[in-house]
Parts: sequence; C-alpha cells; structure tokens
Amino acid sequence: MSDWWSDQVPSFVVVGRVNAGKSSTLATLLEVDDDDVLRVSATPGETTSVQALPVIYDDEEWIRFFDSPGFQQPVEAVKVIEEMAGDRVPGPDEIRRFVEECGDDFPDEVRLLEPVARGAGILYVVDPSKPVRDSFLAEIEILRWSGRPRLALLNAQSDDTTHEEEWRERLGTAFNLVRTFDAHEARYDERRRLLEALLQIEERHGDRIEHVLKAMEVEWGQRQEEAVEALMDFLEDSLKLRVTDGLDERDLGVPARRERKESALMEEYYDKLAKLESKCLDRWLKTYRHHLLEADVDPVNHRGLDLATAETWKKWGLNRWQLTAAGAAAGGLAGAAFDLGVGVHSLGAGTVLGALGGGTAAFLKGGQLPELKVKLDGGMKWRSGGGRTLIVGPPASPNFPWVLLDSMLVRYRGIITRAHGRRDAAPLEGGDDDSLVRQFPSERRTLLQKWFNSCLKGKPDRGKETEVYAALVEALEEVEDGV
Ligand SMILES: Nc1nc2c(ncn2[C@@H]2O[C@H](COP(=O)(O)OP(=O)(O)OP(=O)(O)O)[C@@H](O)[C@H]2O)c(=O)[nH]1
Ligand SMILES: [Mg+2]
Repeated sequence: MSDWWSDQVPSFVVVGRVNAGKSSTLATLLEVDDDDVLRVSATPGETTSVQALPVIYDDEEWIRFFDSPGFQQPVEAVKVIEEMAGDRVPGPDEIRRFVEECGDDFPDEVRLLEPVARGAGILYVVDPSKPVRDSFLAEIEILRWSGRPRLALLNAQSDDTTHEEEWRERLGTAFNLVRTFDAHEARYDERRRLLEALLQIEERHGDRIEHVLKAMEVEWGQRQEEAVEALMDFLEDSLKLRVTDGLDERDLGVPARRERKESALMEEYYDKLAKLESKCLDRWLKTYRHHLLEADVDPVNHRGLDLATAETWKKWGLNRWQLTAAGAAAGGLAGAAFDLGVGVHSLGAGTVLGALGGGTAAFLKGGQLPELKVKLDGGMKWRSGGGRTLIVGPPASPNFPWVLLDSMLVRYRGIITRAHGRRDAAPLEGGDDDSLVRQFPSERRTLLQKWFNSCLKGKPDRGKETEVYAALVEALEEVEDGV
C-alpha cells in the first residue's frame, strides 16, 4: 500500500452508509461488472477495505477513485472528533488526528477517512428512500469538517423517494453539489455528467478530469464504430447465408428422403443464422464491456431472434406500405411490382419456393418456422452424374432483412441501457419493444433496401457501404438518444 496515494492524480473516495450503493455507483461509473474487481452485494458490509480504482487511458492514470467500507459508527466518531477540537469547531486537523489515533476503535471510519485526510475529494452516496436519521447527520458533519471538495449523490434503491427533499435540504448546506445518480439505470450521459460535476468541485485538477471526459467521448465514438461494423458484418453474412446439400437420384425419387434432407438443411440454416446473431451480440457485449449479459440465442428453444412466432413478424420490420415504398424505390417500379407480388421471386428465376415437399416447415419441436427459399441448382436440367444440389436460403418474406435489423437494434438498446453496477446475470432478450426501423426516414429505408437486395443476391454492393455505414451510425445514435 506504499503507493496507494499520489498527489499528482486527482482522487475521490466514495463514502456513505453500509449498503448505500457505494460500490454499485463506482461500478456503473467506471463500467466494472465484474465482482472480482469490484464487489457489489446485498449483504451489508461487503466492502471491507479501501480499494483504489484507477482510471487509465493510454497507460496513464488520470483519476483515482477509492471504494470504501462505509460508516459504521458515525455518531460515536463525531463525539471523539468534537472532544479533540475542544471549544473550537472541528476541522481538517481533527480529521487527520482521528485517522492517526483512532484506528483501533473506528476501523471503518479511519479507513474511509484516510484518503480524505490526504486530500481526496468526496462522493457521498445516500439512499433518498431512507429518512435522514441522526447517524446520517453525523456522517454529513464529519465530511463537512474535512473541508475537502464534496459531492452528494442521491442513489435511490427503490422508487420511493419520499425523503428526497429532506435530504437535499440537509445536504445542500454541507456539500458543494448535490446530484442524483441511479447506479442501476445510469447510462453514458449520466456518467459523463457525474464526471463533469467532479470537475466543478475539484478545479485544482481540472485539466486531468477534462482529459478523461475527452477520452471517454473519443472512446464512445470508437465503440459506436465497432458496433456498426459488427452489425454490417452480421447483416451481410445473414442475408447471404445459404446452406446446401447434394441430392442423388434416390433422394429425388423418394419424397420422404428428400424431405428429410430438406428438414436437415433448414435446421442447419437456422443454426447458422443463430451463430451469426450470437457473434454480433458477443462483439457488442465486448465493445461495451459487459460480461454478465448473455447473448441468449438458441433457435430450438425460440430464444434470441424468434422467427418462428407470428408476433416477431408483426412487431418488427417495416409495415406493408413502407415495404412497398422501399422495394419500389430500391428496384425501380417493375422490380417493385415483381417483389411485391411474391417476395420469393427476388432471388431470380429458378427459385422454387417449397417445391420440394410441403410439410417441412414445422420441424423444431413443432414450432412453425417461416418458409425458407428452397431451390435446386441447374434449373430443370439434370446435372451430369445425375446429382442435384439442394439450396436452402433465407425466409421468403421480403421483410426478413428488416426484422433482422430491428431485432438487433432492440438488443443494442438492451446493451447500452444496462448499468454495469447491476449484478444479476441477465439474458439479452429481444423484448417487447416496438419496431425501430419503422421510424427510419424513407431515404434511409430505400438505401438499406438496395443494399439488402445486393446482399440477398450474394453480391453485396461495396459502393454503397460508406453510405450504409453512415446510415447505421445514425440508427444506433437514435437508439441511444431515444431511451
Ligand atoms: N434497485 C437498486 N438497487 C441498488 C442500487 N444501488 C445499489 N443497489 C443494491 O444495493 C445493494 C448494496 O449495493 P453495494 O453497491 O454493494 O453497496 P455498498 O454501499 O458498496 O455496500 P457495502 O460495501 O457493503 O458497504 C446491492 O444489492 C445493490 O444491487 C440502485 O440504484 N437501485
Ligand atoms: Mg461496497
């Protein structure tokens, strides 16, 4: 612990009552969802020592936070400190003396006040659903005596904020600033605002805090870029996805054999699609530093993008009118009419939807899956050697790309709204959220439709990628702003 303190690095210690949400606040602010790094728990007294959490960018530590065990005997501590001051009002000198002399009787108070005595700023976390009792007033008093820059954070652990005004009144005179910070809900903007508040109370190290704010902004931009890249890869790979198998003459002659092969291919198709989905979600989770959220994707159990339910097709994707408009604008009128009549033809001549067998759509635990495009290679002619190739492709609905995109945007929202201070291991579900693509401006829908069409044909239009990239950046930004 010899280098636990540095005069060069602005430091802030998070203090408050046991179980007030101190560790959760830091975990959310610093994006730590790992209990091995920062322990968060419903068991009071979980944090037992002061723990340094450095904020590092480019191998340099810019700010240091300390998590602390929290006050245990503030009322008694007040008495001891007042005695030390005698007739005077206690101040920083008495706090320093208390830290030096009272470690045996007040281990927790001394631990948390140690950085304060050295010059750390204070983040005082309180739960405004609790009434302001004497013991809290004692904590406030001690922190005021320290003379250090101090920010009070109201972190409500329930919807009940009956005592918020009372808290604000008490804190207002003793703290430089009072802010709310919900450790379970705060997102990027709130995290930024908290750092900006630190800048306000601790001007001495303003340049270093500003550097962190700037670095955070740059990093956020980079994450968004990574996220769009992953999304584009996913869309392209999914729309291009086809699975194939060889059919010999017997397969062609015996319907049951053909159907078996077709079923197996369909299963393989959905399996591969699910893997692409997981890959994108895992990339996002990594980008946004989440370890507890899981990309829970499993087509057999209808998890993740559940194409098997009519509900999915109803709530996501474009509405019929928008689909018509996008198709028309993307393909010219003739193409649109063609696409509209039956989406299946967009793959070109030779596509024979469901021509092989009919009952193969329902094969996963009786789940009704959307019809996939099924075709045989080589038109109607036999290939030399007698074999044919069975090709199973994307769902026939022209809304497929839009449903895919919607399902991903909804889960993107799930990721960026998840606070790192939460410790429940949650699956990343599609949720009941409404369509986001339906809110897109029509030019964006047209542009994406064109690009989707090229991907569906297996020839992604590279010339459109820059525009598509920009359009998807906008889409993700809207997801971020809209929640
Ligand atoms: N609903 C809700 N629960 C919260 C919030 N903040 C903290 N909690 C919960 O409150 C409990 C205590 O949170 P911690 O962050 O461990 O509290 P602490 O102040 O560090 O506790 P000790 O280290 O034991 O003093 C945990 O179960 C948290 O999940 C919040 O904003 N909302
Ligand atoms: Mg703690």
